[in-house]
Amino acid sequence: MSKIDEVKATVEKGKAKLVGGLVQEALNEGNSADDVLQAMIGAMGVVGGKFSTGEIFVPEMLIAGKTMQKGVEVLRPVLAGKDSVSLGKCIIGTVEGDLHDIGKNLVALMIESAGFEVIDLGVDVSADKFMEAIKANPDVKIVACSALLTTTMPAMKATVAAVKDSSLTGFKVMVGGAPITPEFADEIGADAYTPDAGAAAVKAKELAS
Ligand code: B1M
Repeated sequence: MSKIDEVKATVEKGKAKLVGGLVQEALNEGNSADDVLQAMIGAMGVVGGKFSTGEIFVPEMLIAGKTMQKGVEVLRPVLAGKDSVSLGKCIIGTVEGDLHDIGKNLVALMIESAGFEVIDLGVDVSADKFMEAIKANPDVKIVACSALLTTTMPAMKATVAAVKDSSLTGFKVMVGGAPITPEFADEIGADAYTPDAGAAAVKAKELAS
């Protein structure tokens, strides 16, 4: 089994204590950080599939999530080849009712690496909390909302509506997350949709320039 396959299997099994060492070994063998990351994202897909079929339950899903986060910590310095130019502030959060933050954290990491100062509001962020953060940071350039549940897509819609219907200006709103589509982003009036963290960083730079 290749080191990358070992990383993937370790995330799937939720072996949090082993993952850091294996990720480092995979990097030492010359694998790119992106390939290791994609393997871990693939593992979470397998975990999600097993949850859907009732093979595993929430605790196992939670442990796999924690394992992936530990793996990402080892990749962080490699992924964050920080751009020294300051492109301004980005406020990011997972919308109200949604506790998923692994993808949101990756988006935050990549946007920070692209040269933004990231203000991470965390998970379960209400439209009001997004508004308060924007008011407290009137120079914000990007507001980024993540959602992982179909049931929290309405909260994303409410957040974008609150922000867009306010008198606050000077920033663009980006959305993303597994259930979000370009059509949904258009429908709710977001300025941009991107499918993954890398694309989000590229789009944020484009929107802020
Ligand atoms: Co949950 N969960 N979960 N979960 N979970 C999913 C999302 C699910 C698809 C699993 C399944 O059924 N197959 C399903 C949602 C079904 C649906 O809505 N249609 C689901 C469910 C049902 C639930 C609960 C309701 C389960 C329950 O309690 N019965 C519950 C909800 C809790 C809540 O939020 N209120 C729940 C809970 C959890 C845990 C807490 C146990 C844990 C989260 C831990 C954590 O985040 N700290 C968890 C996990 C781990 C998952 C899966 C297995 C993995 C998610 C993940 O981290 N993926 C997930 C199944 C899956 O995704 N296949 C699942 C890896 C991550 C890198 O990908 O977050 O998609 P992702 O991010 C991507 C892109 O989406 C994008 O970039 C990232 C890649 O570069 N992206 C953006 C994300 N945000 C973006 C923002 C952008 C741009 C791109 O611009 C702003």
